[in-house]
Amino acid sequence: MKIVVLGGDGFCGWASSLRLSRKGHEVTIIDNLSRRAIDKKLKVKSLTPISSIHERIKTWNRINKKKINFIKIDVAKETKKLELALRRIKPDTIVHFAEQRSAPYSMIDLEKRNYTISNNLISNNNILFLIAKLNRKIHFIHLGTMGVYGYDFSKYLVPEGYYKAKLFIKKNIINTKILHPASPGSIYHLTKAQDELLFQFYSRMYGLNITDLHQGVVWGTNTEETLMHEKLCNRYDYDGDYGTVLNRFIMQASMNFPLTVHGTGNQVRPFININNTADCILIAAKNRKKTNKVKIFNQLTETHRLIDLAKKIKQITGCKINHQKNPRFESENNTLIAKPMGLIELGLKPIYLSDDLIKNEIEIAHKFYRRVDKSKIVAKSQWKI
Ligand code: NAD
Ligand code: USQ
Repeated sequence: MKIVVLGGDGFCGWASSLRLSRKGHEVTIIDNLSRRAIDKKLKVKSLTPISSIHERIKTWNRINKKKINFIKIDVAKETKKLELALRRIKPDTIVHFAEQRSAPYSMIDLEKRNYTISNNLISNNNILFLIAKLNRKIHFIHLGTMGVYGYDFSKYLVPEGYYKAKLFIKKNIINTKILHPASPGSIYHLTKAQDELLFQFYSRMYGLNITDLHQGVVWGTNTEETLMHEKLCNRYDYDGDYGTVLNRFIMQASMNFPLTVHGTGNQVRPFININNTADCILIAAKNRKKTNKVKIFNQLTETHRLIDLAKKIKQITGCKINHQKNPRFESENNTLIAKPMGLIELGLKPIYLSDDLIKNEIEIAHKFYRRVDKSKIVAKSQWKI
């Protein structure tokens, strides 16, 4: 298959691009390298040293039969360039990772809120419009988030996107199917909920073939493919804006920094390992059969209470746990009942968090702990205005 990976220079996109390429697909990465630019502005670096996109691609193409191409395009702004690229490549599938993906970053100030909204929504509208214009058979796979469901009221198993519903209108009852009510917890998560409406619109109006993967928090660093050469190493975000909780705890433990638990730590969140992210993209790409509505899969493998994760890591490393005043507005004692369903049916083999995997990740983090800027560890972005 010819596959365009938007945002293929990022954490999930790089690992997934290599997996798709290794499995024989013709991959073109499109990325505007905005994450690397944001790192510079925030004065942070990936914990792991990452090569430039050109070095990455050169290295992969040297050691693999299938070559990856790279084109620098801003998907939200350079519509003409994107159209020309899509006309030339004629992809069967477009996988879309190219969004501003940090909740804390999206809450820093009004400028970052607006950037997140415009970058994420306009990029989706551009791609969907171009697919409708150029070739409606293209399978569009979008990386969404479990966070669209919110974490306030999950007493029952979270469905994959839709609820069967009865609408009570005066004395009439209408049996229908509706999108799970959105309850986003940040401007970033809000854009993912708004993406869902764009997908419903383009699917209904133009019959587009859309899969939305509602992914949980991704942890881990490398995959079989990124381990093939040091220049293929994946990024590892540890800072207070882009670092996600489990990788942050692991990095903190590796250098004996007390684990930064927000509030009580009784928050429950969905998790998935980066290797399983790449697996899911491959599975979604293979299953391009069109249905008459947007396909939604919950892309997680397990859920954990944060304090349990912190205690597990403490048990392994002897590190300290530091409960910090929560910089976010969020429930600190939620329930979350969620599991992967459709993706398991399609063959996903879950990788579960184990002591051995944690130890392995701690080793990786420890190798690079000298690269850490301690002043960037604690999350500073506040939800309060
Ligand atoms: P990332 O920031 O590492 O990668 C995103 C990539 O997209 C970057 O390389 C960036 O330069 C590029 N990009 C952003 N805007 C662009 C634009 N307008 N044009 C072209 N390129 C652009 O993020 P990630 O962790 O790899 O996340 C990828 C996707 O997966 C995001 O949509 C995110 O919401 C989703 N997701 C991530 C996680 C996670 O834990 N990392 C969890 C759930 C969902
Ligand atoms: N948290 C801590 N300590 C930390 C960092 C975070 O206790 O040092 C807490 C947060 O307060 C929150 C939870 O951990 O309760 C998760 O935070 P996170 O930063 O790991 O994840 P989140 O902000 O939800 O965002 C990440 C990705 C995003 C993706 C989302 C999936 O950055 O792109 O969409 O995970 S989900 O959580 O399902 O919404």
